[in-house]
Amino acid sequence: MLSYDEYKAMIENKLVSFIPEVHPYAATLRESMAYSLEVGGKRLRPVLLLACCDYAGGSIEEALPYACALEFIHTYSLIHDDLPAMDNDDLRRGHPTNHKVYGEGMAILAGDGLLNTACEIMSAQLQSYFSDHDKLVAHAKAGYDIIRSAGVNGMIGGQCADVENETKEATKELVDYIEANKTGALIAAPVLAGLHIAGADDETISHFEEYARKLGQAFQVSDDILDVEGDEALIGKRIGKDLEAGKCNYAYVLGLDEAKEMLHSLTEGAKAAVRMCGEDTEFFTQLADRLEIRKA
Ligand code: GRG
Repeated sequence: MLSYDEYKAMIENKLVSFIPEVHPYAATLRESMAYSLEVGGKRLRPVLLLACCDYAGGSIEEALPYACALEFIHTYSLIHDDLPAMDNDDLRRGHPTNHKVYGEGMAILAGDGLLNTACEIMSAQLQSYFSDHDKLVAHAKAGYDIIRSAGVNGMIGGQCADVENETKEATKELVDYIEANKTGALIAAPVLAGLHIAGADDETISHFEEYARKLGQAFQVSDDILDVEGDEALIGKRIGKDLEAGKCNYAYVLGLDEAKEMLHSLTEGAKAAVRMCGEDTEFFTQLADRLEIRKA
């Protein structure tokens, strides 16, 4: 297996090349899509996809389009989340948000363009496997994992509950729903998609599913903790927004100490789940440890 930074470099080398050429009248749209893709980010989701595919013996080259499509979807969600009608943020990934640079109308279109392009990238891949039934099935599953996780029973559903969150009673049940869907779904999807592309067996998939579910939840708990006590300069966006907006998150419903305990127990649970696949899983256990202590 490669290192996190090696997978990340592979993604960053290809990412923008997946934006289609456009008519000169649509040049600003293309530029605004590229702007948000290129301003940085950890690339956690696509790295997970490549690493899972690689771990299960699949081809990184075949997995790359799905990894990039997923980063397109994640980036669209950040652009739309930053809009005045949602979180109204001026800064993302340490740079002005898309609508601050290109205006609200163009930012909405950039998000739409990224989501649609992600679907185009994945359907184009399917066309390459029409004559290979097993690969066609594996790739269709991977595309479905990704697009379903971003949908109304995944990220968009979670975002819906989050938008209404300020007006609802703060309960752990509500936070569990929001965070499992708004954030967790898009972290679990690459794990499944990478394993499906590699044709992994059911037992491996089930241990990794448990790993991904716990890792996704841990990621969100750490995001909630960072929103209270993180460093804005390192995170690259304004902190304290949830509390200011009256939104409940884990740090709010549980308190910081209990949220930290939850983060630790989820991290240990994720590591235990993936270790069920064997001792060659350090990439994934180290990633869980790294996310537990992340500052950005
Ligand atoms: C607009 C449909 C729609 C959904 C938005 C992404 C999202 C859903 C909301 C963002 C709000 C937020 C801060 C959620 C916490 C988890 C999260 C998605 C953090 C950002 O992801 P990172 O830390 O970002 O992986 P980078 O910049 O590293 O890619």
